[in-house]
Amino acid sequence: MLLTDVSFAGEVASQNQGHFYPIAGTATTRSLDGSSPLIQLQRPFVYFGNTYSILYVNHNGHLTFNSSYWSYTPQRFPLYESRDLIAPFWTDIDIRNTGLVLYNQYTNDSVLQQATQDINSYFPNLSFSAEWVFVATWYEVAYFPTTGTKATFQAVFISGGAKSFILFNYGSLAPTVWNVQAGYDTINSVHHFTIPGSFSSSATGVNSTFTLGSNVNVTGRWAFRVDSGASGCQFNGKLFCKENVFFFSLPFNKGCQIPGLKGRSPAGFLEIVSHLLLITWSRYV
Ligand SMILES: [Ca+2]
Repeated sequence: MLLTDVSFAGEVASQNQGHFYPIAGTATTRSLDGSSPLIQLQRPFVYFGNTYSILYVNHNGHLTFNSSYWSYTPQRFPLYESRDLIAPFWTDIDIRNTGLVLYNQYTNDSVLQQATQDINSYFPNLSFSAEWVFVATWYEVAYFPTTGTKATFQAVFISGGAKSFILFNYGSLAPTVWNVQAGYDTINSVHHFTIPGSFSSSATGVNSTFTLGSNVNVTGRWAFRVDSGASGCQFNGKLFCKENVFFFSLPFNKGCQIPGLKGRSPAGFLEIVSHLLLITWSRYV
């Protein structure tokens, strides 16, 4: 296998990663905290009201639009900064010796059919049709400092014009003592989301909540609508609350949590409804 700046032909055979989009494309240059070159997008991508035509895949587990971003120190969302940031797995990754960061975009491929089917399944009643898919894969990447550990995860950007979505796919994530932030943030943090387990010991390892959880009933996959059409707590395409809540998902225990109740056990749906009613009621008194 060539190691740097190669067009990586074909898919990497991998174990138990059936929910991944093709692990293929152009590999970035090996470096400690580097990024892809500027990637010109073949279709514009709408991200919470901003339309972008360029993108960077940053080695330390995140993607940014207007400029690359080197930061290897994850920070908790919301950041309230002037940067749109998509972070499938923000931590200190080191591909100087092992692992690959790959990216590819598709405009007329079976990948579009897959994306169309997936989005219509998770977000029904939108009659969505994918026109462009961008896939960034961190394939068996190591944590700093090149410990030989392996973590595999993916960010999939899907555009159908005005509507846009992001999927995160998680495979095997070697345990690490480093913190991990998974989710997305926006300029001034008007919208943000943190996958439960971020900044905890359950982010990685065999019990990773990223790999074992889901907000669309596909183990290891998290799906978000990221145009301005919807935000907040979503489950199976339904919007439960527009507040800055996050979705909590563990096997047999799914629901939304309300700010201020983060120390409590995950809410069941009856509890969610009661909290929503409480919030709604409190606004009118
Ligand atoms: Ca790094």
